[in-house]
Formats: sequence, structure tokens, C-alpha cells
Amino acid sequence: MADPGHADVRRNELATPWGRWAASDCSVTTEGVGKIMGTGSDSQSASQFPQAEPSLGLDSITTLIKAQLSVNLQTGELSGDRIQSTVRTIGDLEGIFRDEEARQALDPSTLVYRVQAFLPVEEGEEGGLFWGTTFLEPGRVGDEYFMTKGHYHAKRARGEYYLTLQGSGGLILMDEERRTTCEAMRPRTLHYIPAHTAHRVANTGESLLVFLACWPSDAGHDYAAVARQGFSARLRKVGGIPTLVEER
Ligand code: PAN
Ligand code: ZN
Repeated sequence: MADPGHADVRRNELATPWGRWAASDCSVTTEGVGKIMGTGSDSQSASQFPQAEPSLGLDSITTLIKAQLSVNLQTGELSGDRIQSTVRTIGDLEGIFRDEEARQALDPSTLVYRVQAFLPVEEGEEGGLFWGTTFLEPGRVGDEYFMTKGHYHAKRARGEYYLTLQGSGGLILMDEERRTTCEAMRPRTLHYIPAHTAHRVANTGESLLVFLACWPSDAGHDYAAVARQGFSARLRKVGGIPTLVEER
């Protein structure tokens, strides 16, 4: 099994009409969570650094600051205080997919995704950070993969991180000049969503796609801009392959 303590940023592996997203490789480790860095006789005094339960080390992360959050790093499930849950079904996603007839032919109660968001401060408050998990079902509307609605942040100058836990998909990114690119998502890929960038995720696999997210508490969500014009490209199954297809 993959080492759950290590997350990589990997390059886009999906073909896009505009080439590849240029960001440098880097990695994030969760190995030190709940541990003293450099454990051993030469490490700093244990009294300076509260140690978490050893059993929490690689399976979950718990924070007690402001409100309590536990993240199950296998399933992505959040538990604790101040967690908000949202569910989106096929019936909720009118106007999102290219083939509206195909959407209407599906049972409107079909689950497409659910989101759990940990909101330790008020939405809109400056300086805080939110944490969330999205559980995106496999499926298609016509040849287009099940996906999230997609949004810009209401405050455009706000970025975000996504970290994939399970499944495979594509993170579709569009800048304000409407240039759209796509990054492949698979377990342990870490994605930096720059400010001023609309983002949505499509599940290109046969199983649940689960990803974690962290974003500023004053970012907000602007769905209207995406609803008006959509993205300039869609992730569709073409010849059996997930392909980013430019809209005409
Ligand atoms: C995510 C998204 C989540 C659902 O937490 O909100 O994946 O996507 P939509 O919000 O587009 O329906 C995020 O990007 N927060 O900022
Ligand atoms: Zn966002």
C-alpha cells in the first residue's frame, strides 16, 4: 500500500489544447504530525511540543484550535464541531452539464457529490482557513463525467489547495482570460489552485473520488460567473479516454 504520510505534487498527465500547467514539483509530508521533529535524544524538549496520541499519527489529524476537527486520512470523513454538509444531486445541477437532455433522463435524486466543510470561523471573516472534503461519485451525463458545479472565489485574489485521497479525476482550472487547463488527480496528488482561477473537479474513474481542500475563510464562492458562461472546455470521454474538449 502507498505510504499515507507523503503527498506529492505531480505534473498534469491529461492532454489539453493549451499545453501543460507550469508549476514546480514539491511535496508535503504529514509524517511529523503529532510528533516532535527530529525525534531522538538530540530533539527539543518534549515539554515544548505537545504530543498527540501515537495512534492518531498516520490515520487521522486532530486539531483543537478554536473548534475540534478530526480528519480520517483513509476515507476523508471529517468529524468534530462546526462541520457543514452539502449534498448535490443530478436534480440540483441544471445547466451545469453540456447535455441537458441526458441530465433530465437521469433520476434527479442520483447523488453526484457531497461536501463536508469545517468552518472554525464565520464565513467571510478575514484571516481564517477552512478545510473540507469532497466525495464525488463516478458517473456520466452523456459523455461528460460527473463533476462539481465549479466556481471562482468571490474574492478573486484567493487561492486554495486540493489533496486527492482516493480515486481518479481531473481538476479543471480556468483563468480570467478563459484559458482552461486540467491536472490529473489520483491518490496523494496535491494541487495548488492559484488566485483568480475558476476550479471544478470531474471524476474520470469507476470509483468514488475523494479530495481534501483548504481555502481562506474570506474567499467566498462565486457560482454565478460560471453559471453564466461555463468553462471554456469540458472533460469528456472520447474514444474511452478522458479528454479536455474546447467548447465552441
Ligand atoms: C471546494 C468545493 C467543493 C464542491 O470545497 O466547494 O469541491 O465544489 P463546488 O463548490 O464548485 O460545488 C472548494 O473549492 N472550496 O472553495
Ligand atoms: Zn474553491
